[in-house]
Amino acid sequence: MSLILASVNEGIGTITLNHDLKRNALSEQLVHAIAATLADFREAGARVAILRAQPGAKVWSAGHDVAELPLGGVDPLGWQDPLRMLIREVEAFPAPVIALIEGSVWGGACELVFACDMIVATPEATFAATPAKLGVPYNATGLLTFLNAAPPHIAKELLFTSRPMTAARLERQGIINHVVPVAEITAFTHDMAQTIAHNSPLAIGVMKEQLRILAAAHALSPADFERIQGLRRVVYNSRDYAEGINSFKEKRTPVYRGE
Ligand code: KGA
Repeated sequence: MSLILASVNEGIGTITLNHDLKRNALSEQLVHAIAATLADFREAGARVAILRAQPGAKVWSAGHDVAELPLGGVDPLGWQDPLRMLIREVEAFPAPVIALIEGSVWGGACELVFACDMIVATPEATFAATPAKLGVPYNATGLLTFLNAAPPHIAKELLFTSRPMTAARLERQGIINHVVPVAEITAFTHDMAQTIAHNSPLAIGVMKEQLRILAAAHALSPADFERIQGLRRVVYNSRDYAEGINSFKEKRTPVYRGE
């Protein structure tokens, strides 16, 4: 069975995550399938893309495939990591990407949704940022995605508690564009996509790229960047990082010692 389903109609490309068996975890294979489809959408001249799960999904995506998070002193979120690649693909896609969210969103999938250009969610949708639950040292561009989408105190609550937040709360914070009942969400999102598809694709594509560049325009000295990497290295070399990953695989609660 395909990990994703894809279609293009009247300039609107739709990608449906279709791997409920693993709760749409963002494995390397799934990420490559999305990236290839986005490339097809470009080729087909799609003017907007919708990223969604199957109607009725309980889990929109369980985030990074934990089985693919490396142990043994390797940066788990380096440049070539599938999640990092996927975020870059969404940001570089020359037309808006709308996240249509039904179900729960976890970890790196939360970042993926925040990296989309607009977010429409059902009232039942929830969002949890879980690196602290797993002991993962999140990377700098990933944290910037959170900071560009959420006010700092909300970003910190998400990241420090790992607890799911409701769509209603994120809508109040301006993080989600619209909360729409499940029966109406597909039509609502298509209507939004159609409006975008009738506007100038050149103007939109150039604004999207400008906004991306402006939002990432934080000067960082080489020394500060190396300090961030050094701090993260302490975490992924730690006993606690291995405990986080191993406890997930063994389906038990992790015991963290801060070392
Ligand atoms: N990676 C790999 N496999 C996963 C997975 C993941 N993120 N999430 C679920 N699975 C597998 C799970 O091991 C099981 O496989 C199957 O999907 C169904 O899951 O059948 P198997 O071989 O045992 P489960 O748990 O039985 O389904 P559920 O009871 O419906 O619960 C769904 C949720 C989503 C609540 C549960 O699976 C869960 O808590 N998953 C992990 C969510 C999470 O913490 N994700 C963050 C991943 O890390 C991440 O994105 C990063 C990089 N981060 O946070 O820093």
